[in-house]
Amino acid sequence: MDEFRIKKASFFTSVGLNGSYPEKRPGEIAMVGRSNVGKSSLINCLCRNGKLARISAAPGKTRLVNYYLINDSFYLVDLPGYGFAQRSKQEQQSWGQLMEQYLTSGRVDHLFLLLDIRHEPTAEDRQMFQFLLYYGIPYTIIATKSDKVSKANRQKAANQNAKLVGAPPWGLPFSAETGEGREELTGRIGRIVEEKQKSAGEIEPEPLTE
Ligand SMILES: Nc1nc2c(ncn2[C@@H]2O[C@H](COP(=O)(O)OP(=O)(O)OP(=O)(O)O)[C@@H](O)[C@H]2O)c(=O)[nH]1
Ligand SMILES: [Mg+2]
Repeated sequence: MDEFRIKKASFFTSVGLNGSYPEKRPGEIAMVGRSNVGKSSLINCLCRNGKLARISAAPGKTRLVNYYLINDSFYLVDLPGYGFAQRSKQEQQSWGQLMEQYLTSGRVDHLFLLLDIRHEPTAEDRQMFQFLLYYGIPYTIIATKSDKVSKANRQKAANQNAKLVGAPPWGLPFSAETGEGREELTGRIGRIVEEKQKSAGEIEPEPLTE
């Protein structure tokens, strides 16, 4: 297979609580993690489009399950973050229900669990990891904002955070600022999607004319 590339990315739809989801496409990959950890920035970086997913220095920017259609073939999904203290009780509750509806729907094929490379995982991070283990959802641990720690410490810090969240001690250092980890993650996405499309009995996707 040729090297996988993200050639085309566009916003597809947003889904709220009790909303209806788009028809399933094999290879659905979603971003989970604390508010402000860099989920939306990661999608923009992968797609080389700073304006695709809305990002903000203030946590709590992403409120819905946002679908991005990649290469006319599969979805990357941006989820609202957890651990956002300023949210009202009611907002927290509907966030929890929305996440549960999404994560237990059986549609997600792979989760990217994002952890800030500078901070120890929180109780909520560990809970999220237990949740995805419980549901048997395949995952990749990504240590975001790697530009914020020295190069010499990056891999160690990423591995340490994976270990602290309860996973085997390996995490991928990633920076949406510098693009560190981007190529590796893109390759990983290509493999996940290819495998899922094959097992869904699909023929090779139509070649793109661009
Ligand atoms: N230095 C640095 N800053 C980053 C990086 N990724 C994201 N940020 C910054 O972190 C802040 C939050 O980024 P978002 O992508 O909006 O975070 P999010 O996880 O989508 O947040 P919610 O939507 O609130 O859950 C923004 O100010 C980004 O510019 C990175 O790799 N390096
Ligand atoms: Mg976001």
